[in-house]
Parts: sequence; structure tokens; C-alpha cells
Amino acid sequence: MKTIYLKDYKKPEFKINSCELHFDLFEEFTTVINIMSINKLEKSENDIRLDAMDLELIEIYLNDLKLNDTRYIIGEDSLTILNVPESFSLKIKNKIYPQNNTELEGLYKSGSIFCTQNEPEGFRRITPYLDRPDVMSVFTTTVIAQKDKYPILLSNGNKQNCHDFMNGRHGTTWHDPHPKPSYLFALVAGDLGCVNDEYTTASGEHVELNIYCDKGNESQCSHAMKSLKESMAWDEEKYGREYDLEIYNIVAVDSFNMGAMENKGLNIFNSHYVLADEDRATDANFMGIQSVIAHEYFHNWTGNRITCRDWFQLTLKEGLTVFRDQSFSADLNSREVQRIEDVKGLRDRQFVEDASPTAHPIQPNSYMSINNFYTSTVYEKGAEIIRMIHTLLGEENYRKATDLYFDTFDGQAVRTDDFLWAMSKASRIDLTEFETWYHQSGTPTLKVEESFHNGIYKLTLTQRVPNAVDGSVQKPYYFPLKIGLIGLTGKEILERVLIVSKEKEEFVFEGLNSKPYLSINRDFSAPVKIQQSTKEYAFLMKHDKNSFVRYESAQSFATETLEEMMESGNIDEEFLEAYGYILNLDIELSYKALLLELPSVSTLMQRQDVVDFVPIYLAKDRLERELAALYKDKLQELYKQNHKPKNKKLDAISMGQRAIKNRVLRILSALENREVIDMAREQYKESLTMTDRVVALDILENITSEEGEVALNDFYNRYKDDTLVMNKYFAILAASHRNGTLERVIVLENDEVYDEKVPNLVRSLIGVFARNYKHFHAIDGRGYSFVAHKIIEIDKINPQMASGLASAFKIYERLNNENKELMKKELDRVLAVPSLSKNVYEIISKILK
Ligand code: DPP
Ligand code: ZN
Repeated sequence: MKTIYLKDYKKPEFKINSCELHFDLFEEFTTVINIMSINKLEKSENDIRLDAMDLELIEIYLNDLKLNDTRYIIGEDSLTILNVPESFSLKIKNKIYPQNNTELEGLYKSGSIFCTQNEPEGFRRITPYLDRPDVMSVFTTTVIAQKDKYPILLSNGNKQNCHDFMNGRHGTTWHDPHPKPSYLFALVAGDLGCVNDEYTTASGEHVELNIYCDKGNESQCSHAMKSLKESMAWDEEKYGREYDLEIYNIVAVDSFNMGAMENKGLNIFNSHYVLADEDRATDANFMGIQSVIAHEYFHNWTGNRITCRDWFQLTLKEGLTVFRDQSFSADLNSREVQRIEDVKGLRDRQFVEDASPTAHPIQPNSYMSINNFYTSTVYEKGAEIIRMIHTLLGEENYRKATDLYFDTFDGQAVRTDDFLWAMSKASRIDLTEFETWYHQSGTPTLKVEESFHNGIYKLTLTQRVPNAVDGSVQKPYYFPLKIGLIGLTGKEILERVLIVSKEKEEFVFEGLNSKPYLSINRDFSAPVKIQQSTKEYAFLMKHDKNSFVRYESAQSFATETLEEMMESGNIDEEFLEAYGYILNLDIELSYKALLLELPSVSTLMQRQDVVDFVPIYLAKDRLERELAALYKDKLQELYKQNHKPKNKKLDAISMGQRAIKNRVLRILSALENREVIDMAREQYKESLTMTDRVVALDILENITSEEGEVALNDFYNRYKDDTLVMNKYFAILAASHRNGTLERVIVLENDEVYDEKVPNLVRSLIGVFARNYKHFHAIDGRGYSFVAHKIIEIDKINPQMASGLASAFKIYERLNNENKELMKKELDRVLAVPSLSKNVYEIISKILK
């Protein structure tokens, strides 16, 4: 399979000044007419090679003259027109089959709705084009369809006109004045419900806001609409960026490969990130909607107005936009909880990726399928890199620098280097050494050594940078490290941002009365692992004013306690005591819920040289039981204080109460006794929120068969007509630790609600099962075999979905021999499939290398 390299980048040879598209949508097929006005750029070839996938050509006209087939060549993924003049118009008519498109790239159908997904390379499945982000053009689009079935016809930009035709068909023309690359093109046609609102920009422009969804779901769009308006206001205030069209449309569809897509003026969303009410969505779902709505909106400037020169630059728009949406969520909600959640996500997914054979820099230098690079490295680690720049520059300089970035590059397709140029130029801070973060992979470890003599405290930091995947040695990083020093009584002595740039660094602090306590990597100022021999967790949990380090200390304490248990069987009494201390703290409840959470299996597994899951569970289960038994009364009291089953409000206090109460219930459930079963059963029955219901359901499923069954049946009957909610049902069953989980997953595949063509459902059932460490890695090998079989099957339907599932095997190299052997057999089997997609091939071949 072909590998594409950044070093081979060449500028486009042609410019597409305008692109006029006509879509005639029918039930069996769609015809597309594409009229482009094209100019040769300097040094252009005589032939123009357009990207085209599965092209069924009807006719081509060059400057109004029909071309015969000696004037063009149809290749496997291209259409080449021979001998074109300096400046010409090209009209191409072709036929496509959206109804049969299960890959969900290009134009396809989600249920009865026509919709598109063109990032990164879907547009070439619609019409021949220079389908690359650095070719930007002005689009005018006419969509024609049968009026009763598809009353709503949408595309990018502003609406120009509508026409009714004699035969029951109608058409709408849209014009987008902003030049854009083809990956931002979108089209929707359907019989949709709509929620309408408006927004007035800071400079007084009125914007019509619409959220479209399946009819009947309109009442579930209000949170998304509120989030959209909050995002628009935030971007004006924080970045000085206003919206730039008369209309902003969002459409929710059920079949969507990704979370959402920022098409200019016409965002298309996975309905998971739009639809919500308290009865159907959890608090986490509501937060997810707020952040994804914001993310796609923020792309209007960071992604659309300024886009990427090529796909190797993906983090230019994604890392920056994730940083922006994280900052937005922190401003609107709890800053401390937001930061911890972001770091948790980074460590559970990105750190794992960074330690695997698919590790790559945030700006990769090669790929087979660019679809495989929409990763947590490009997104979440990318956001950490922007956050470090923000820390290095400070708020004021950062704002000057983003202003300069927008002023300089508006309307262009640029590189991460251009972004760094603006950051550096406006702030006068040299970022040359910092650039390493863009080009290296793997997570560095920072070894911390301390000494204290005669009032002088010395901090010695040593960076360990892992080799790249190909074995090459990598350079030390340049980064900001925020630290605090705390006195014996718990009083803060100082807070500093240290600049670490060499492999080994020393920092000296003079005039201290005694050896201070070190609070390191405050707010997680750099995405590194800390290795420290002094253990001052209990002290920091009590006295550190930095909420992140307090959390981190609780996590590290629990992690090391569990590791000690795995090793010797002993439980550290001091940890149990510290846990009791947190239980009694009077702090924000969502934050408290995080402090009480034990480290994830993923966290513990990342620290093992050879991964072995069983001792991890056993230790975790045992520690939870100990804590539940020891603090039973306090836990029950906390539960009672905060269990408000009739309160479904979404304010911070109500959500905090639900968070702590459900955390407590989960801890108590380790006791697996009648009392806790009754508590969960009651909660399931009486609570008005989905947040409470799924926690109760999950607990019942995991600790009882009888009550679990009753609750699951009730849930099924209540929500079976709502596919979005049914994802939760599938996910709870697929994640279950009870015996027989695989058998039940296999039965569920035949459930009438389940559909292998819908990515959300596949992710909820198969994807969640592949992250069920207990059953996926079961040593009879059936978990591996099942998932491998599904990858082969789903690859034929939707390669992107299949390669997503293949990620579960990334842990291969680090497994114990027994599991490794079992996994290898399955990976070999997948790789031997003759028609394997490049998506799956790329992931599995890297894993096996
Ligand atoms: N560009 C999209 C997003 O991250 C993914 N298709 O928002
Ligand atoms: Zn994005």
C-alpha cells in the first residue's frame, strides 16, 4: 500500500476560481454537474489531474465543447483532462449512488436524510476535483429533489433562491462567498424538524440560527442552541472573532463516522452531540454537547477562514480548536474539574497511543490513510502544545499573537510553522526550541530529585525522552513547568513557571527555613510523566492550593497503594486515612467526586512493563471493598445528603450532587450486599435523570443477575424506539464484568435495534467490548477472535469504523506472552484478508511490525 510523505508536498498547479454545483437527487441515484472556472498557475503541466473515486462519468465539456474520450483518462482514483489551456471552464456531469454508500464519506443517506461528510477526502467521491485543502474556491450549489420527501434543501453559505418545478420537485440555490477547500463542502436534503433562533454579533449583524433534526426531536435541541449562542459570544470576547454569514445551520444525523463536522455555515453533527433532555441524556452528555458545538463553531476561524495547507498540518486546526473548546468549557463550568477531565482523557487515550507502535508526532510526516490520523495525539496532545504556548506567552501576548495570526493568514491554507511564526513574532519569544513538540512522538518522563542544605533548596530535573517508533533517538523538550513550594505548616512559599529545555536542569531556591514541599506540574502545565522518589501525597492532598496537584497526589497515592497490594498484598493504612480525609472535605462536589475516584485500569496498566490485567482488577476490587467497608457510614450519609431523585436541573450544584452521590454509590457497590442493591434499584426507579439511571443500571448489571435483568428489561422497553439512548444499553452490557458477556454481545448483534451500518451502535457494542479488559483479553482468546472477525466484516461496510475497532489491539507489544500469542493469531488473520482496506492495513501492520 502506498505511503504519502510530507516531504513530497507540491504546490497546486491550478486554481479553481469558482465551482458551481447542481445536484439532482433521486431515490436510486444522484446526478452531479460541476462547472469550474480554472486557471493555470505558474509552471503548470498541460494536463489537469483531478481526484475522482469510483467515477461514473456522463460527459465533460471544456469551454462549452464536449470532449471525446481521447481528451481525458479515467484512472483508479483520478480523472485527467489532457492539454488544457491557460484559463478554461470545465463542466463535468457524473452519477453517484448515495443510497449504497455505507462508508459514510462523500454524499450518503442517514436514514431518510441525504447528507455529506467530506473531510478529509470525501469530495472526490461526489465529483472530480482538486480535493486538497490548499485549493480554495467560491461555491454556488443548487440542490433539486422531490418536494414532499425532501422539503429542506441545504448547502453552505447564504440562501439565494428557491424554485418549484412542475413535476413535484423543487430546488434551492446556496452561495458561499468565502473561498473554501472542498472538505468543507456540505449538502443536506430531508424532511426535518427545526428549532430556530437568532444572534446579533458584536458589530450588529443579525444571524439566523437553525438546528435541524428528525421530526419529533425538536424539544431536545435547546441545550445545543444555548451552547451555540454561548460559543458565539465567547469567541467574540476571548478572541475577537465574529461570525461571517447571514445564517448558521446545524443538522443532526444518526449515521456519522465522527462526532461532528465544521462545514462552512452548515455543520453536520452526529445526533449524539446535539440531542438531549434530562430523561435521555446524562450530565456528561450535556457537557459533551456544549463542547462539541463550541468546537465546530470555533473552527469557523481556526479551520475554515484559515485552513491547513495539507493534511500533515491537521493539528494546526484541531489542536488549536480543542484548546479553544477546552478553555471555553473551563470558563463556563468548573475550571478545576474541566482541567482534570481533559488530563484524564489525554492520559487514558493519548499516552496509551504514544506508547504504542502507532505513536506519531502531532504533525506526522507520513501516512497511508489520512483517516487514521484523526487521533488523540493530533487533537488532545495538539491542544496541550497550544496550552504550553499560551503559558509561555501569557494571556496578553497570546491574544496579540492570535490576532496577528488571524490578520496575516485569513483566507489562506497554512502550516503549523506559520502559526508558530505569529506566536513568536507578536510576543518576541523565541519558540525555535519548542518546535520539537511538533516533530517527535512518545511521552517524556521527568525525573525529579531534591536536596536541601543551609537554607538552599535544589531541584534537579532530568528528562528521559523515549526513542521514536523507528528506534531513532529524540531530543529533549523545551517546556514550561509550573511549580509551587509549600512550607511545613502548609503555607505557600512561592509559585513559579520554570523553563525546562535541557536534558538535565538545576533550579536553586535560597533563603528557606526548612526543606519545602514540592508541588510539581501544577495545572499539568506540560504533558509529561513525573517520576519522583519523595512521597508527600498526604501532605499535598491537604495543603496544596493547586486543585490539579491535589487531585494528582490522591491519584498517585492510590496508584502506589494498588501497586503495593499487587506486590505484597499489603494495604497502606496511610492511604485509607487520606481517603477518609477527602470524604470529610467541604469542597465543590464534582471535584470531590474526582478526588474519590480510584485510578483507571489504563493508568495502572501503563505503568507495568508487561501488561497483566488480572492482578489489577483484583487489587482494585479489593481496595474498593476495603474503603466501602471502612467508610460505610460516611458514604451512606454523603449519599443521603446528595441524592435528590426529583431534581433534574443542570446547574453546577445539582450536577455536583449527582456526581458525588453516584461516585459514592459506585464505591458502596463493591460490598455487593442487599443494602446497596436496594439503593441502586430505588435510584433506578425513582430518579428523573438519565445520569442517575445509567449508574444504577450499570451497578445492578454488574453485581446481580436478577435485579439487573429486571432493570435492563425496563430500560429496553422504555427506550427501544430511541436509538440514541439504546447506545447506553448496549454499552452497559458490553462493558459488563459478569460472566457470559461475550455471549450476550453476540446475541445483541441480532437485536432489532442494532444495526452494523450505524457507527454509534457499533462503537457502543463492539467498540466498548474491545475496551472491556476482562473479557476482550480473556485467555481463551475468544474476545480477540470475536473482535478480529468483526473488523473483517465491518471493513467491507465502512473501513473507518473498522480501523477504529482495530485500535483496541494497539496494546499488543506490551502484553504478556500468553495473550500476545493469542492476539497475534488474530492479527495475522486480519492482515491475510486480500481486500483489506488501507485504513485497517495501516493500523494492524504497524502493530505487528
Ligand atoms: N474536523 C472535525 C472535527 O474535529 C472532524 N471531522 O471537528
Ligand atoms: Zn475539529
